[in-house]
Amino acid sequence: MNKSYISSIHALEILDSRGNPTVRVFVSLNDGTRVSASVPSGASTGEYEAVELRDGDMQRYGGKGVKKAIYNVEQIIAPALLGHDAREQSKIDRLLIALDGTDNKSHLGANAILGVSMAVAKAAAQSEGAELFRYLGGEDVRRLPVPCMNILNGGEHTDNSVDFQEFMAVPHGAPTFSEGLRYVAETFHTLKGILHAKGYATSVGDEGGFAPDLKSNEEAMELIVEAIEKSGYRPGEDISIAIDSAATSFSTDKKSRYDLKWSGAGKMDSVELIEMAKVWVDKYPLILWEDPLAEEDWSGFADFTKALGDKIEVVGDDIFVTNTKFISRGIKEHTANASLIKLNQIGTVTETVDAVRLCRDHNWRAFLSHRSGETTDTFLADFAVAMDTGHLKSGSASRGERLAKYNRLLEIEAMLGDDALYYWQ
Ligand code: 2PG
Ligand code: MG
Repeated sequence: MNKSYISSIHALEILDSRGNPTVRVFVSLNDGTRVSASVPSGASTGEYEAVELRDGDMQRYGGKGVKKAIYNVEQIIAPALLGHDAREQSKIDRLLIALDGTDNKSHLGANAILGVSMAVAKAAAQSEGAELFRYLGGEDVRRLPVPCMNILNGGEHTDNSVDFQEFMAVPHGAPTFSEGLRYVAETFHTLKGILHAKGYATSVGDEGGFAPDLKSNEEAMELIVEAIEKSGYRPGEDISIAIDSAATSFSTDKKSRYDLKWSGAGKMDSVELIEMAKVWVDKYPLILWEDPLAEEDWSGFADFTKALGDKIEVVGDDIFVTNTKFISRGIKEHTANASLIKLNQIGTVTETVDAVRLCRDHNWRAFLSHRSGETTDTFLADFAVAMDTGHLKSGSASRGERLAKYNRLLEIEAMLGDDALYYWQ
């Protein structure tokens, strides 16, 4: 009998970094391999994301329990997968998709399906005696991603007065991953001092970045530039800034009308947001802008890309939801020049790899991402190296679930030694 046969699959309801239930899946193989994988969960979710199955039982966790997903793993998925070779990832993922039978994984739940898909990949890697990044990416992969560190949080990830969800420090000018991580971790600490001196709160948001009540969105840019300089780095050369507006979260029609409600800046349309972005791109060391417009604002996105796509990376998150159907449309319509990539937006490892490939085949960049609700699972770190995407975001230099991924990348860098590469493009 083949040594990589799946011999058992179990699941457990655990808690994520926001204290909400999520799924952990345990997979065993007949050679004694035993692994687990845990599924993250978003807050600013796209309408067309694969469905996260929640129980809706208001007696437990306000309806957010995942007992149904656990049941689906153990009673429906496990019987169908036992005896299969864990190395046949795409075949197993196809089987999971067929078992679910819906377009958006709403029957079994993307949380149930992804947990199994990731655990199967980990089990196969362990059984082969391979590091996960090598198992998924091949013997040649050796590039570490630039860590886009979300040092200032706003939007739905906080209760503060900043509309844009994420302001990231991007150490693309560092010589190595570990140096890059140091650059932005130091900037994070410097920013804390600056905020403190100005009388702002230094408590953190869901992704570990500071969440002060600033006077305006633009003040975030000024403070970060100050923090970069005060840390001894050159804005735009050593460290640039990336923004995730998560604009769907402050759009009133998800299309072209926006209300910058948290800062009180008021109503704007797509054209005004694009004009504002043009000014910022001229004024600040911006390198990447994610979801500058809402998920249904395809024409606004295309206008944004036309105006700024040759200067910065324009990333679609809620609009593409890691789905090749939407990314293909985006490529045809010049909607952006990059896609965010989140495993749980689409629900299987294979489909996520397909989304990255589609981007690469069309000269788009793929920006790998965690979720705002995370666990200490480090799958994402290995996946980023395996996919050779050149950049990832995993939150700030605080909160263990964020650091777990960065720390795993440090381990991978050490393993690669002199072979490790680090560059932005
Ligand atoms: C995003 C993500 C991750 P969430 O919008 O890119 O930073 O947030 O997981 O809440 O969707
Ligand atoms: Mg986003």
